[in-house]
Amino acid sequence: MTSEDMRRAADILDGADRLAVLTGAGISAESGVPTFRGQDGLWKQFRAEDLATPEAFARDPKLVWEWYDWRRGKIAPVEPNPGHRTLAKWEGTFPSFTLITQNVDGLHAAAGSKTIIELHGNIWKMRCTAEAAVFENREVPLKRIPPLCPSCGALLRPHVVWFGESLDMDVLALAFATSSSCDAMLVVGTSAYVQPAASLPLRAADAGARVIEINPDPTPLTSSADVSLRGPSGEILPLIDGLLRRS
Ligand code: BJW
Repeated sequence: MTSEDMRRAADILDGADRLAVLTGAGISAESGVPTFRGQDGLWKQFRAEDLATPEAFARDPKLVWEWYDWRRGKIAPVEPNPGHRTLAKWEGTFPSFTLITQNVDGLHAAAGSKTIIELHGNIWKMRCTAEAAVFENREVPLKRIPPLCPSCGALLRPHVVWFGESLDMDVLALAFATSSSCDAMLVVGTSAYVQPAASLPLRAADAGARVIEINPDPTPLTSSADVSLRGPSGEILPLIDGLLRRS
């Protein structure tokens, strides 16, 4: 990454009236939340098929809940980092700013972002398997595993999107519409492997938006990005903020 790349990224952002941002697990890495596919990623330690599919939950809800309880325990004490905070600040500085995240950790909200499109749900919410009612729950550790619905007694499940499940249709429609109508899309800390999230920047590029990627490593998106900034987002985002004329 050169200072010229940083300047180009800042110029793109200064020229954008409608900015969309797509984040992934990498933006929370500097807060201490494990990513999925990195060297110490969750999918190196655990099999997604055993823990993050509807079939796994049907087979062994207690095992799946124990894993989510463990992850909630890891996320609960962590703080948002300067990357999250810069994006929260930008919500107030761009004429139109939309934050789309694949993350379930709630750190964007903790940093002060108000409007967040959560593509894959939220680890601090639970959903009744019988009535589909959604409850916020921040108990760490959980008193009862698996937890039961307070209104009907049925099994609760994490309010997240597992492999093989469809994303919420309204949430997805909003993410697609935002991607098709933005002037610039900033893609931060995602391996860009998981669909349909990974298709959003390509949709934005097809519709004429400039695409900026921030990631220490190249991804399948890199060749389609106008600017690739290699490094940790907790450092790069505040640096870009310092270069913006609109800040
Ligand atoms: C830094 C950094 C720093 C590090 N700063 N950066 C073939 C068979 C079956 C299914 C499919 C198939 N082909 C496609 C599919 C569909 C499937 C899919 O995409 N699979 C691929 C893996 C191949 N998708 C789905 O199933 C989705 N549903 C769907 O498509 O419905 C229709 C359908 C149904 C049935 C069949 C087919 C289609 C649902 C996807 C749900 C994903 N769920 C998870 C778990 C969420 C809940 C939980 O957390 O427990 O979402 S999996 C996991 O991956 C999580 C993440 O949101 C998601 C994306 O990961 P992300 O954020 O990119 O993280 P990493 O770890 O991959 O990358 C981190 C990046 O950060 C790296 O690049 C680092 O370099 C970088 N980084 N430090 C900046 N400091």
